[in-house]
Amino acid sequence: MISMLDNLGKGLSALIKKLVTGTTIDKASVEQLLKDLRRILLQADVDAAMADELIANILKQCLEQKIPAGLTLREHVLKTIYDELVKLLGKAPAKLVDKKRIMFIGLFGSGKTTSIAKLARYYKKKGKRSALVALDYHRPAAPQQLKQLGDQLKVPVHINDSKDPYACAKEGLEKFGKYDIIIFDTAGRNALDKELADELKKLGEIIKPDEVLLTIPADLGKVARKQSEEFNKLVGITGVFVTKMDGTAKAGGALAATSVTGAKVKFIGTGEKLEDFELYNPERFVSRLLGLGDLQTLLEKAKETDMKEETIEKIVEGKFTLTDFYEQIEAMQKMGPMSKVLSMVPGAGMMKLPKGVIEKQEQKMKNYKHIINSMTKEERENPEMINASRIKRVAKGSGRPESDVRELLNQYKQMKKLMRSLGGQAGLKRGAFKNLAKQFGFKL
Ligand SMILES: Nc1nc2c(ncn2[C@@H]2O[C@H](COP(=O)(O)OP(=O)(O)OP(=O)(O)O)[C@@H](O)[C@H]2O)c(=O)[nH]1
Ligand SMILES: [Mg+2]
Repeated sequence: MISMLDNLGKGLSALIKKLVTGTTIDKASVEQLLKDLRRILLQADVDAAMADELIANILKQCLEQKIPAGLTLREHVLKTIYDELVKLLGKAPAKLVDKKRIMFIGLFGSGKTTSIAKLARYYKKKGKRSALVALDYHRPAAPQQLKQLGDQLKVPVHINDSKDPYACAKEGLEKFGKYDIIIFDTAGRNALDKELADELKKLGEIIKPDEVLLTIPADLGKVARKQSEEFNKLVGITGVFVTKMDGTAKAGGALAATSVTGAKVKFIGTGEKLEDFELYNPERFVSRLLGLGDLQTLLEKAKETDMKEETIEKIVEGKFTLTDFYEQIEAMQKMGPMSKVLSMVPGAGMMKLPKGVIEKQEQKMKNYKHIINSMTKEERENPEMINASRIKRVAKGSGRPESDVRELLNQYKQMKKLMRSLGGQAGLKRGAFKNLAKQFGFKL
């Protein structure tokens, strides 16, 4: 079955293309773009009410909030779309779930048994001892399937010979009490009928799981919402395992499941093999969903603009102090290695830098921080007062030679001059960072 969700990735990437290549954007264009986004979400089988809520949030934020310095409106809209999607899907990559009893639930063929083996393999690599309990006595071959996977992983599997899932759950709890993790494989059905509902409810009461993972195939369409809601009522879902993400960028089902249950995506299955497993990572997941490769770059750029508005104002007014200088160095360091940072600066990729230059500059920045740290607050705010005797003291305090302190003060002075001369010019806010790089000897 080719789901309508097929359109999600394609549609979104067309929309993003619009965002990236369009020229000017005003309120009307934002609204138009969000109209497009709504259409894409609906085509992707996302529930209409949910799509509307998402759109309303994005619109509100795009129009009401100030665009962060350094981002264009287009980038701001894109970032906001990302943030809203992450709000639904979950933020942090799943930590190693230190849960003792994990129960997998999901419909027939959704990937429960395979995903259980993937998780057990993951735990094993982390040095955790896990054991599996076969509770699917609906499909005759199911316990044997789990057993085979367990054998492959050298992880014990408990099966009840009289095919009684309730007895089996109790036995498993007893038998594997000393293990770090016990994973329970429940039966699936074509639909969540009364029989399955009763079974899961009863099993939930026996197992008292610490974690209930719902497996949702990435291409599950509109039904995902209703299904997740029903499963959630029965046993209370704590996380979503999105399966079959390979070869598709669909995720409408996952969106619906997380939105309706509040449980977040924790794991991703990307193939039939046991190593085809990922911890959920919002950046990777959403960029896949949006069909956007360089989302990472954009997010880093957004972080880059974390520089305080206040600092920017000061720079523009020429009231730039060493405290601000320090903040800029910190902001740059937060962005990662300088080589990576520079690769984001237009044109910088073309630069031919002699070997070791970047490393040297990075070390210099570190030293500058030590030096500034050895100054008094007064000195940082009024660097002009730093005379020869103060230089001596600061050098001693920071463990750097006096020449380094002088060099820093010199850099600062030049930078201040440069910034003052550029002050008020359009583009300074975006260029401040670039200027800093330039000031440190990079010809951009
Ligand atoms: N391509 C791909 N196939 C997967 C993935 N996860 C599971 N499968 C396949 O999906 C099919 C069903 O997987 P199972 O793990 O048996 O699903 P289940 O939910 O346990 O099914 P029942 O026990 O019948 O309810 C198998 O052929 C798996 O190989 C995945 O991430 N990607
Ligand atoms: Mg199974």
